[in-house]
Amino acid sequence: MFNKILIANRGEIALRVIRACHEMGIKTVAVYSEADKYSLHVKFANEAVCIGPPPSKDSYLNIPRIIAAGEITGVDAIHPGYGFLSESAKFAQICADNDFEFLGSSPEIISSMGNKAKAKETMKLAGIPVVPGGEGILSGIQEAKIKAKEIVYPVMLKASAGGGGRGMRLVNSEDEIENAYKSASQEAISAFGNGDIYIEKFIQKPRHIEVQILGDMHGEAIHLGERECSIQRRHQKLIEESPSPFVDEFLRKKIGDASVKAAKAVGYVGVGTIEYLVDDKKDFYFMEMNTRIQVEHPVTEMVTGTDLIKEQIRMHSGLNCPEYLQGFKLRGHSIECRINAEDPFNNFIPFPGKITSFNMPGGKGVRIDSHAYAGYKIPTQYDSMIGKLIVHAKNRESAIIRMKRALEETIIEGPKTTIPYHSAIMGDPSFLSGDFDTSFLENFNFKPSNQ
Ligand code: MV4
Repeated sequence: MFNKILIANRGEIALRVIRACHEMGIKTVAVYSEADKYSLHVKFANEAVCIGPPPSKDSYLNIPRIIAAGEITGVDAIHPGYGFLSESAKFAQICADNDFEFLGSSPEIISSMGNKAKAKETMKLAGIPVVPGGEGILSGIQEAKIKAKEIVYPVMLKASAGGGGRGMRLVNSEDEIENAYKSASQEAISAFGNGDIYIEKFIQKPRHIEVQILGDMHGEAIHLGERECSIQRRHQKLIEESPSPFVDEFLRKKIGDASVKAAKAVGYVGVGTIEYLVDDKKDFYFMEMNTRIQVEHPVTEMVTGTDLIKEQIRMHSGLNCPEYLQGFKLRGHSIECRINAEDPFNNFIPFPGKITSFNMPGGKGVRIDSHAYAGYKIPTQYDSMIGKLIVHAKNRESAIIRMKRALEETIIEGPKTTIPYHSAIMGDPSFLSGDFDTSFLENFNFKPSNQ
């Protein structure tokens, strides 16, 4: 087992990893930028090293500084959290070259899953359902037209280097395809430096459902059920839950078995997520594999009774997939609301600044994962998430009631936050019925419940 771990991240996830390490008797090293000097991850780690000025590229993305911090403090592993360097094949390789265990994926898996067209081909070969359409990169507009006719419109053009919806275009008919191809490719070149495009059938009003997987170094892999992540705004998840109200036992077994197969096909080690599009007929299609711990991992922890960070660390230290999780039983229902310092009344513009008053909810079944506190100054340089409010209850209905209650108890003064928006969603009839898809927030008419 590891003696000391460096956390190459900030905010709530850095704190989350520190908590797991300390409970396991593992010492921790925080790294921080000049903007995060007063952050809780710096306070609670056993040691902390300043790695540079506020901009991410000079600090949390500064590989030489992070490696140097690991060498000075004598760590044996590096946890990248999510975002930043968590899916950098280059960083994973440099960690390995310097004899640090990278608590993420191997450079090979990161590269092959980062290439979306290649990831899709790999999964298709492994027998995982993928969205119908030609696999592989298109040679140009002519091939796009030919393929689109075969697939039948509407189709999607997607950037192979893409993600987060960038370089993605819906095409309804042949007269749109030339412009769509050019603009998708151009957008992909500016965003990722790679304009490769592939094509597939457009799935109408899909759900975003993902499966948590865990793999060991001995070829074993298990899944821990699904998360419903369809409540998104501009490809940013806002609310996640487990189990999905749309997934029955039959689908859970099919999508779970497919995910284990996917994990084994690539020899996956540690925690990962397979994302799917699920249509109204409950057919599911592989979308992406995320080779990191995810923001929304707590909802899975609550319903499976596990600690995914601890399991991740155990897998990387060579232990076997835990027996108690094989054939796990789901216990109750969990929902997570992301609390962002953004103004939901004004197009969700970020709202950095000082938190003057801060009261977090508590009581049975309430969990807060946050690095914020009264007096904390939210820096302008990073993402606007200041915490996650997670509830657990015996069923979905009780979990929603508990979330409403917890949101009412939450007081954050200073910045505007997404809290009133969450409260309004908790009262929405489609949300309550569980009958929603990825278009939910496009149609959601935000009327604050207390004004
Ligand atoms: C799709 C799709 C419909 N059909 N692919 C958006 C982000 C990217 N990772 C994949 N995305 C989509 N791919 C086909 N063939 C619809 C979306 C999509 C979406 C997916 C998941 C969650 C929210 C979404 C919002 C809009 C579009």
